[in-house]
Amino acid sequence: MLSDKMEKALNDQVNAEMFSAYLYLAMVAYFQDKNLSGFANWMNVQNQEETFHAMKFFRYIAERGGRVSLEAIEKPQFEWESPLAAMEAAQKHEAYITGRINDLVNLAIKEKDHATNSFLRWFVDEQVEEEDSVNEVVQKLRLLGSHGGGLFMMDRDLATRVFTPPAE
Ligand code: OFO
Repeated sequence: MLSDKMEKALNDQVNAEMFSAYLYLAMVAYFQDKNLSGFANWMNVQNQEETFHAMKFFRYIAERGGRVSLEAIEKPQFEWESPLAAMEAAQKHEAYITGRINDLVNLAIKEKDHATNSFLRWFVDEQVEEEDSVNEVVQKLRLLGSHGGGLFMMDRDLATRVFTPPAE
């Protein structure tokens, strides 16, 4: 059985993951508008991953006898200054989510909830990958600077990313 505090914190994380999906979907629209379909594809894979994360929390709450309570999802940003600015915003957001996951782990330890602590391990590892993949894109974009041809090549590269549901 989840403690009330743990149940509330896990429910808040369902919302945070859904917001992540929504934010990245807003970035899909931004990149589509800039005719950067490869970047849009990359972000759409992010969006699918976030929905997967939300549903993983969703299922876990029910498995532990809790009740999922869905809240309104905040409106995401609409516009970014440049593709680099959008990717930097995604990078910053992932660092924020990592902080939230760490807080959840701390709470699970405090509540002596070993099952939730074990469940969260998957997310601790996942956040390392999440931060790494967005960092790579940001680094490459910074190297390109204002080189338009490079951006086009990178767009082709990002078009190849596909969503593979992570192993549970
Ligand atoms: Fe769910 O990891 Fe990104 O936000």
